[in-house]
Amino acid sequence: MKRALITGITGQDGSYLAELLLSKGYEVHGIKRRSSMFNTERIDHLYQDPHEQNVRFKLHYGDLSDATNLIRIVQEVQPDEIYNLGAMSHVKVSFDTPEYTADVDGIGTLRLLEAIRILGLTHKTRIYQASTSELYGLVQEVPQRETTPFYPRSPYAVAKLYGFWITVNYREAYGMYACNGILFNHESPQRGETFVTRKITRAATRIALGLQDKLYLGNLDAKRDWGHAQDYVEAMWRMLQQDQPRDYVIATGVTTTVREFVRLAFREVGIELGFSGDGAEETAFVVACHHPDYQLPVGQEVVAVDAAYFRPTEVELLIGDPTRAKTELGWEPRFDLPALVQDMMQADLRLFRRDAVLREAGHQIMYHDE
Ligand code: NDP
Ligand code: GDR
Repeated sequence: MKRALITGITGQDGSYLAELLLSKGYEVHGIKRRSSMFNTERIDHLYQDPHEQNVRFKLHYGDLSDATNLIRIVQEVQPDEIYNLGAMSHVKVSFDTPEYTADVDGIGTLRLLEAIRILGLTHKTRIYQASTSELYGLVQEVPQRETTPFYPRSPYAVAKLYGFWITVNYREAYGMYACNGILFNHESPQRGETFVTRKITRAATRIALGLQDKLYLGNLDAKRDWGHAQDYVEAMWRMLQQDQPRDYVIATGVTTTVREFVRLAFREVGIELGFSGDGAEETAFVVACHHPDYQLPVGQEVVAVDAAYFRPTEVELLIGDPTRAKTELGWEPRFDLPALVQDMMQADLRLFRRDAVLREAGHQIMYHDE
């Protein structure tokens, strides 16, 4: 039985990857952070009572900022594969916490690589590093591929740049099986609530259900290559099953503006939007409602831009070329953008219908949007 260790197992990708590896018969170990509240909601359905026999899913307390803890866990687990998904992963927040982000996303990767080396596991343990399309930053070439020069535009991206190159260096210096997946944005019903897609699908469903009036967003012109996390964790696993380690771009090859994502999300609940104004003055309003359950007054303003969500330096355009992954890994995404939007909207509708019932019964419902 293969043994995998996942950092960031409580996050979006960690939860899908844990499911995938368990379905392939792996013993799965994950590192979770101590928190004042439970933070395992995304993986609670995978929990196995540690008192039972043949438990294949185990969690360890740890943190990427703590080298001795990482060494101890790697020693205990003796993993065949490590997936380093743990990170302070929010680009905008990285401008507020640049030093912490560098420590966890940059040096954290080094700590994990060093743990493998110190424990003499360089020829046993394969490692996947969660690199990112944010490395491309300011456009140098489109579509972006493995050979496109990097130009990071945030403390997050600069920290991930260190993570990328230290992974390459350990591969070359010590012959480790170490790969970077340069993943473009991927979303799902498990996506964190403060990333733009999930922020939009949560708000669009709540507005349709009459639980909220308006959604405030930042840059609507930004273009992203959005895929589904379920497809992308499959690519991570495939990267670690090859004869030779290599770095791969994982993307759909299609790019879409944030504005278009908004339009598609509201269309899922039968609401057609019109847009007016531009930049910080732009708004979106209801043009028509086609669904009998979701009726809003025509002309109601449902989206407005708030410049507080603009970033000091922005990444305007991302579009990836996944040819290497398709030819060498045999990887193909199954979800296109409409299917992704539908999956997220259906999940959020299920979630917020519960709130609608509670409100109907007199409960006070408050939402906190960032
Ligand atoms: P999430 O933000 O959903 O999850 C991040 C995970 O990292 C969480 O489990 C979080 O724990 C954990 N974490 C945060 N800080 C630390 C720390 N100091 N020590 C240990 N663990 C920590 O991210 P995603 O699942 O979306 O992304 C997974 C990885 O892939 C990240 O590294 C991200 O930067 C990268 N990436 C993501 C892309 C995307 O579009 N989703 C695209 C390209 C790269 P907790 O739950 O306690 O907060
Ligand atoms: P990103 O994702 O920065 O690409 O990083 P995010 O969803 O945060 O932003 C995408 C684009 O939307 C614009 N935007 C807004 N973003 C947020 N979060 N909130 C808003 O209100 C809003 N309005 C407009 C942003 O300016 C940006 O252009 C994600 C993370 O998962 C990273 O960890 C990962 O490495 C990259 O994707 C690939």
